[in-house]
Amino acid sequence: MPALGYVPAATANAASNGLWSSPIETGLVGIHLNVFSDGQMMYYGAHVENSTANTKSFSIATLSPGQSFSVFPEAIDVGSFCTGNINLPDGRVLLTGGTSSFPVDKDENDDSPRYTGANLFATYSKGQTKLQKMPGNLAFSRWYPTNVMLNDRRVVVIGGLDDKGKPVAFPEVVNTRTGETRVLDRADLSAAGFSYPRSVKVADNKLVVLSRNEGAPYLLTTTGRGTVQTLNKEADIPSGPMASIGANSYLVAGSRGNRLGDKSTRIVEFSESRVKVANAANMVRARTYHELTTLPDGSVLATGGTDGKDQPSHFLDAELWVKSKGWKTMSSASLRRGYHTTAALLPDATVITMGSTRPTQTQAEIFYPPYLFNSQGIPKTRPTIESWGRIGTDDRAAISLVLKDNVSVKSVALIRTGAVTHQTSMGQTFFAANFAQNGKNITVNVSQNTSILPAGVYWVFVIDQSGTPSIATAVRVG
Ligand SMILES: [Cu+2]
Repeated sequence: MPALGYVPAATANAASNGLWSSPIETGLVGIHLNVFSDGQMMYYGAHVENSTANTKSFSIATLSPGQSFSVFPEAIDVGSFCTGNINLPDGRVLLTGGTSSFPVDKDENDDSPRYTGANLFATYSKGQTKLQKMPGNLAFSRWYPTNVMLNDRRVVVIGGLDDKGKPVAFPEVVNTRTGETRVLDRADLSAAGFSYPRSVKVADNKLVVLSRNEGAPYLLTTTGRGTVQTLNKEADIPSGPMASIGANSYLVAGSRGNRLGDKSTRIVEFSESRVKVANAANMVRARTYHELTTLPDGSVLATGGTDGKDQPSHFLDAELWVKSKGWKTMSSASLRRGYHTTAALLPDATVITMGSTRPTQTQAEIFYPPYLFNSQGIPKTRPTIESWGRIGTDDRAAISLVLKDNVSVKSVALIRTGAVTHQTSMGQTFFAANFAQNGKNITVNVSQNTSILPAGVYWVFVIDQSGTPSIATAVRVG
């Protein structure tokens, strides 16, 4: 794949519609995609030869900017479909759950459970060729779980189907260093549905979990044995994927999963007392199975998806949402990406897409957003971060950046490195930082609020007055 920072020269309309790369072979279907601070990716999902997914198989693959892919088979008895994946503050990826059985050609009269979960509890560290199993197991097998950061060593795992194919009612809190788990057996979340429940941390030990249907949001407390309470029932939230656009604020657009496409767009603000929903202008296309990715300037890219009909139309054109302008059609990719598609930001402010409707697509594509081009389609000069440091010893201390040139800075964003699957971006956080500029020196304030800025590895992007982002520098927030 192209090296970090590479931008192709383009035609004039790249400045308005962006540009797609040609397909890039990645060796494996990227149904789960995790990006490390330097842009290296670890992904997994299925081999082409196992596209029926009947066989338990788990291979992981890695790809770095400027290099080619590597594939590593795993000797574990778990199907690699449909785990929960999240990036941890220490740089590891945490994998939870997965597939135990997924019979494709099942006899109609066979009433044994069709899909069942696995209890994989493992991590992956950059540079390794295999997963590291945690000392313990998950308390429940989980097929399609969501992982949410609680603090720098604890993650809550929510939802999924168990080893009998039944929805798991109770979340569990896992310790990512010791492997211990604690079941929240007073927090029955069955009403939220099993499939990657959309969940947002709103305060210490408190999360809002949205139900799969357009039902009430729930407040989950993760201390002790847990509690669940219903929040404002009237909140009208579309079923679609969410993109972080500010402090506990998300753009929700379109449908998610096995539904007809939808154009509905809302801005949803989460708090522990209520969920506030504001209407926003519709998407251009009525999409489902698409991915939303937040860009460094706070805009949101929608890629792929279908109309959700029996004979689905796949959408090759992307759309870009800008708060002041709404959605606008972008240029078209060349590959179809429906169900089992992923998309993630890279530290050079481009977006990579992987996966497909059927798990056979091993080629990725990169989208170069309009902010990288001038009106002639020539790549713009970008602001450059030459060095950085912390003002103090605390890992939430302010950050000092030194720019290469004295360019006027419009905004500074912290974006958590991405871990995505099934229209779900776990741990995603966009934080528009307060900053002060003195010539080439920028001082960036870091929030002390672990709900607005959860522990993690973040990319710091500097955006100049013309909207062009730098290549990011990576910092750890504890
Ligand atoms: Cu799936």
